[in-house]
Amino acid sequence: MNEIISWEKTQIGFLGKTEIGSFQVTVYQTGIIRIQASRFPQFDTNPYSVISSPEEIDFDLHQEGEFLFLSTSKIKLRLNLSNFNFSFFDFQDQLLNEDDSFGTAWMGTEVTCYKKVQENEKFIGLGEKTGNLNRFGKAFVNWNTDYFAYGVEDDPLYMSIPFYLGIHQKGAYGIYLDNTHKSVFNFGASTDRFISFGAEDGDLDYYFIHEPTVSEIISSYTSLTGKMKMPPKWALGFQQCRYSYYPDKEVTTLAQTFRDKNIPSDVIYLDIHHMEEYKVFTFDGIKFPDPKSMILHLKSLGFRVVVIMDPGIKKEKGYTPYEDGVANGLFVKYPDGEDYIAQVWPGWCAFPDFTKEKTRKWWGDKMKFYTEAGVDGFWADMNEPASWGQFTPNLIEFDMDGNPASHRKSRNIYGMLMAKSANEGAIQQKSAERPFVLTRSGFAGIQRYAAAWTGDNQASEEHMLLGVRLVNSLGLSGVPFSGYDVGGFAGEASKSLYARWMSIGAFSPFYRAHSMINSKDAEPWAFGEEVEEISRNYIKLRYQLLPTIYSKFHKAASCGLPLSSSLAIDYGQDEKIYQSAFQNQYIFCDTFLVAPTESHKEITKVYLPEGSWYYLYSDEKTEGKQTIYQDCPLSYLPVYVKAGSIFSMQSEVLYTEQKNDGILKIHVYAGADGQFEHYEDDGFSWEFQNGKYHKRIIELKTDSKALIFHKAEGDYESDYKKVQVFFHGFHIDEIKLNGVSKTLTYSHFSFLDKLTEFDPLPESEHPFISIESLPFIEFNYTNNHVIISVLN
Ligand code: NBV
Repeated sequence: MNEIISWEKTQIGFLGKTEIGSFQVTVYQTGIIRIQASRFPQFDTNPYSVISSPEEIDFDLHQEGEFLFLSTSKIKLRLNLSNFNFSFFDFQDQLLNEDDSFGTAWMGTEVTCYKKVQENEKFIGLGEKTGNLNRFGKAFVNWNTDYFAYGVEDDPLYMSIPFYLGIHQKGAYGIYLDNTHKSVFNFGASTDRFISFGAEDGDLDYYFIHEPTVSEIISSYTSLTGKMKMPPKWALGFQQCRYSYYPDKEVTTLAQTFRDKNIPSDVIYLDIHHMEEYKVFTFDGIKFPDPKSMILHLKSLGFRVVVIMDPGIKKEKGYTPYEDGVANGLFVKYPDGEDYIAQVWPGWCAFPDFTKEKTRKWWGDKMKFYTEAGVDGFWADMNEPASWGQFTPNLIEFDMDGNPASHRKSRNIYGMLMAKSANEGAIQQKSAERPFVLTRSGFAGIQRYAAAWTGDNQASEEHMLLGVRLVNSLGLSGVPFSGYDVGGFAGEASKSLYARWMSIGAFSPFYRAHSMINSKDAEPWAFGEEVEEISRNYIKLRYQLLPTIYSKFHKAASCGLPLSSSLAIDYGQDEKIYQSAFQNQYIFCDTFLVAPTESHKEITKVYLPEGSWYYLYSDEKTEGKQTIYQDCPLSYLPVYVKAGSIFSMQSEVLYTEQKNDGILKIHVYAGADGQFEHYEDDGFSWEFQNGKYHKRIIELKTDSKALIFHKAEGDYESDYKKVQVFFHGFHIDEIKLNGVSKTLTYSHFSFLDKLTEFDPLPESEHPFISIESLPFIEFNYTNNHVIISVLN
């Protein structure tokens, strides 16, 4: 029992004492209530994840018998004063979530909150976690772990985000546990009584979030933990990595091959072999004698270079970063003040204490070494932190910005603070440009500093599908910019696996192929002509879709919602979407329903939720809320466009900064109302924050049979001189542009090129799918309001 002994109202909620310690309830926003419970009079802090403060909000608080009621316009909370049990209701008194009678309980330092399961409740989110979309029946641990070639059910992995959502018939809610200690979320593993979440130490400190929709709950979660910043456009292009490309000649040949083979790409990575004896902030003088010239040459071909940075600093006399760190007390220490030393790639290493402002700044200064050589992006690896033995002693100490704490509290936040340091360092070195940082480890809020990738996956069909689920789950947890190693890091992909993975990757926010040392070549041309053509087709499609992808990145940066959206976001009440056959399906950029399918399948089952859907390649229309059987030859990944969708495309380009032909292609799909916000800016600077952007809403109104280009906003001159509007699924008799009749042109159209007929492959093995006769009109692009009336 944990009875409440006393309580008092505060300006932002109420607080009091229980038999065990103290508690505090804070009205954070109308839809967010924070619950804190501690064994001590003072509350524990985590200054790193939640970056917003409570808003001033009117709320009602009153006692009725043994219950205390607090209500805002969105949430009603009931606290049982006799046992410290909370229940949460929506404003119509529908029960959303309630404690099991165990409520909040401690066992030693370990705190756990027990919750009842509502009828047919689904649990989603929790960031980078393996397993099913619906997490019910499984328990998960948050403890950032370097896990080479993890299995598809293994846990924990590299990144922890203790945020999940519950969805049931009466509504949805989110719970974010703000505690960096090792935590456990048990969604009903080995018990039929409750689900629970808790941490090995520290307070029970959680935010209960309720909004009418799942997307608003996610957006609200990012109002606490922050939003992704707009990345440079080049980071949205295709990226090629390998552990490792060297020497310099191999890197330049790689870049040239992409260009010779007409395969669009933007980024080449330098993995750990770029360094001398794996020492960060060095180049290997033999493998890379003149990195500056090499990078200059790559830039002339339109490539950007990203370098890996591992935290471990080699313990070596005369190595400046090590000597700097020792002299200035920048490393993680044992309690007696001695530097903590463990083995990683360079041998025995010290570890920069990224939980210290001084260290973060120092690291950022050091990054000058790379930016001076022309490097544009940074890849933070091994930042769990990893070391040989994989068992960091718990007694080592971290500064935690002036509130020293042991490894138990600091580990989960370490990787995120390295990413923060890299992000701020990149900005410091090139203040006029948006930074690009990729990280393996992180915690809640990581989206503010870096894109994430899902570490050392394996080249298997299961991993290809798991990667999609991991990215979708990261998206549910506030991280829109993430991806997986396309082709698989460990092991060798088969031809078909590689081709299918490249196709799915084209519909992933972060699109990078990567593979392990000593594995066979794994570039798009390494698997024969057919795979090369399929890969080229999908990479080209990605580049043609960049106007849409860029616009949606802009949207994600402002609302915190994912680019790869699990169907649970918009169709969470539909039981079907949780079934194992369909749980990997997702909506990319609010437009494309992607059904990731194993590469060896010739036909697959796809579930189309509510609405009408067009098969991307042929425009064949199917009504939703049904399962269909879809042919899925290797060259065609099942993708559907929802009726009412509007998206934009451009001509083929070889890299994101290459000039297109100046024609913006707008695709509109009949059957429902729709809206698209087209967004442009210079793609690399911060000038968009000073109004240098070009933005306009394009709207499809079925009632008035009109497609409206609303007046453009912003000071950036659009990259386009002309517009072509393609009408999918419309039966058009007459079309008018601002009241004036226009002639429609009909053309044969395909989103993908026809594959070459390689002898002896029969044509039936790689069909060509296209749209016979697609109507479009062309007109000059202006910033003014344009109304296109479609009469039928
Ligand atoms: O730096 C080498 C690799 C890297 O390629 C990979 O992407 C990381 O996840 N790194 C791990 C260290 C060793 C992997 C066996």
